[in-house]
Amino acid sequence: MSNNPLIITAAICGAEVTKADNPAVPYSAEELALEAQRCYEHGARVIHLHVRNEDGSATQSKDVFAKAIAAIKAKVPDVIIQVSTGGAVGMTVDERTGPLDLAPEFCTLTTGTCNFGNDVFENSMPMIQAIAKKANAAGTRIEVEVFDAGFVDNALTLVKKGIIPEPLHFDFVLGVPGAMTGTVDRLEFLLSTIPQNATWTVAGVGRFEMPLAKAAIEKGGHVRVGLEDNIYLSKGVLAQGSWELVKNVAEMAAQAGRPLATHQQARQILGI
Ligand code: KMH
Ligand code: ZN
Repeated sequence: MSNNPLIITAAICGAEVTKADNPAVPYSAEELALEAQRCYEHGARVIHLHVRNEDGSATQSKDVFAKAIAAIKAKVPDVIIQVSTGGAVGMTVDERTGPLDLAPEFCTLTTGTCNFGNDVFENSMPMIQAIAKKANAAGTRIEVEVFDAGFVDNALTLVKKGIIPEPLHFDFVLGVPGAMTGTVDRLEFLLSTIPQNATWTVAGVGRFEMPLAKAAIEKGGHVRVGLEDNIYLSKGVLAQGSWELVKNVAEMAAQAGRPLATHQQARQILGI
């Protein structure tokens, strides 16, 4: 059992899940900030951020991000905000990279294409490189999003080309219908493919969320949970918010003897 500090990321909003799925999904800057505050209070140190238009549709507008980030920082100045560059399926690179104009401290970068339910989440090599270059120019730390095994290989290729800086930090997003499933053996395989100096987080989708969180706590990795990935606290019971899922993980960590990272430790571990 590892006792290095655990970083919990809260994926509070996403681009796909709606208030019709779970009324606790935040849309407005004020709702996002309140949810971020609750997650921070329960132990999350990173907020994985998507934003919405007033009607709840997904947007990557720089201005909408700026408003949400200001509202979150006003309530929780120390939290690390990780902006999404994945956005929603079908968005162009220009749209997706809107929040990088704000020079955020942290962002995602998906390094491959996969099925995403009935859609395709497209990330060709030119698209990945364009997003990475914009993140580098903004001085933004990259988290590599891995939905399937080849995404690790693509990230390593981009390291060799000098396009993604090392050390790498991975987020294994497992259990998306159409991509890699969320069993612990899949996680173990992925861990066998990443460089020794890399750090990693796991985000299990749907019913895979808590079993993968438990595995990550035991294996010395980090954990992402939240309504973006899973709307249920337990079978058939909606989570009251992402904070309730964060609380669950914090309790699992306490039982396993893993301390939670402070915001300073989280920045140090992530190289921010
Ligand atoms: N909404 C998904 C299609 C990210 O945030 O970087 C992509 C996504 C990944 O959520
Ligand atoms: Zn996301």
